[in-house]
Amino acid sequence: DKATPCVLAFDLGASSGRAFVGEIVKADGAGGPSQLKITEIHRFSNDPVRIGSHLHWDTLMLFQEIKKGIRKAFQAGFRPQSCGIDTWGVDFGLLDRNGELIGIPYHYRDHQTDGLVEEVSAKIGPERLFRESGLQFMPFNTLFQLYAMKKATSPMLDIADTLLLTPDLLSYFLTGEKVCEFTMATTTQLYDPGRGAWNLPLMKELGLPLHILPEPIYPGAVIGELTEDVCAELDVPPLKVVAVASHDTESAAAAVPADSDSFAYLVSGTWSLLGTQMAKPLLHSTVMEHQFSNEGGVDGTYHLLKNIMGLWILQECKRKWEQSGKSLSFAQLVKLAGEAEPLRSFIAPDDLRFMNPPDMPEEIRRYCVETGQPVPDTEGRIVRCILESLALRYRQVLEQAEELMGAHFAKLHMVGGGIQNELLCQFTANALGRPVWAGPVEASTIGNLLVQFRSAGMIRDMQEGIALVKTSFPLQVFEPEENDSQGLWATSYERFCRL
Ligand code: LFR
Repeated sequence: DKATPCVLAFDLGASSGRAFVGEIVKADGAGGPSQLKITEIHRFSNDPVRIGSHLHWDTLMLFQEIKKGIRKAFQAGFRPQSCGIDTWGVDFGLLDRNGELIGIPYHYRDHQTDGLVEEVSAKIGPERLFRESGLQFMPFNTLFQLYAMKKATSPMLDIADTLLLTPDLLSYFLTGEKVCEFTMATTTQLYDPGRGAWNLPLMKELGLPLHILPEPIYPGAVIGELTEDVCAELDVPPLKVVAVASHDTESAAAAVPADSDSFAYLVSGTWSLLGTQMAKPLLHSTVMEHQFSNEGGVDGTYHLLKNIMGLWILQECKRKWEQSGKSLSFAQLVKLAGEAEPLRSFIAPDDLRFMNPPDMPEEIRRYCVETGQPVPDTEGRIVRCILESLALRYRQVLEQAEELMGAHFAKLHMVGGGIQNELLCQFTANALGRPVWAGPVEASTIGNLLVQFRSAGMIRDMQEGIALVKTSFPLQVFEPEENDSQGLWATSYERFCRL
């Protein structure tokens, strides 16, 4: 029954965006257990735009697609109680004093921030920078983007009145309300989790404007309602816009079907985020040395996690091959990889050279030449090299996380679109020598929905939400294929660590 209570989630990733309606239904008529049902309403691709030397998001297109999603949900007969948006981290738009968008938001892979981690670290001191942000030094963090604009004496900074991170910017276009959602705030490197406040002293030292950041609000808060203009344009009734865990990674983490509060997870998509949940941030120097992040989650939790380059490397190879006239689907590529010889050559996925090179397959070959390994010379060999290297990297990062947490995790939960790549899940189980529990695929969407359900009073708390996830989305378990420490994966791991 489409008139049953439901909510609408927008989950925007770096390569595509989607809208899902979520409902809580009774499995077998009235008597059965409750289940979470998700219905895809709208899907669109998210293609960055290069203008001159800069790479931008097509922000207006994204807003347009969100409006389409809202209209389609109503047209399909759904009556959502609210909608909520989650996206990738760090990126933002600036508003002038009249509330108009200034310029075109930059894409986090824009090269304007190249070299700035080193420059800002030298100025501020890496220990302080880490202690006061708890964040891995990623060149694209909001701090470095603003600093790049400052160095370029961007007039946009001079007239900026408000900075809105991507989900907040899109919510602002819908509602006219300017907010900063907490989980996104913690991706900026401008938020000090120790003090629980924006790091204004640091911003001052870097010459950044101090008045542009709204005070954080928390997942579950109502941002506002669709403006009359939006309602009229879409011909829809008033609709609430709720702040979810608007950082996609944290929405995904909030949907992991774990058995206890202590679990390890990997959100697999364009990026791979490997992490674990904690009650408070971990800010000591070993965390900095291993370059982990403390990112804010739902209900004041923190997540110790690390950005790993992820399936981006594969996406870029696919794009490059397409350009040269060889169009292969992901399924075909994975099949070829499955047929290639195992554990032949590896890359270090997090080497910054793989962040945005002009020719990814060539970059991989060059890396193998430089490190004296057999050069992967076919699509199958390259894809195999990528997937095996990611899996080995996951082991390395999981072991570091365990060292930092003083914990041991018997299994790894994998969620997100990347788990549709079953070879990657199997390789991960093999590399870890531990089972991988894969699912759900749409974790970010589901985490987004759960926060809205709670806000609408459709569930009591997140635990009830997780229980729904467990009954509604079957998991696929991948067991390691070898069980001895002398196995090929174990010896390959040693080789990988020496790279
Ligand atoms: C994943 C993600 C990561 C963030 C990266 C860039 O989609 O949100 O958590 O570090 O994108 O913003």
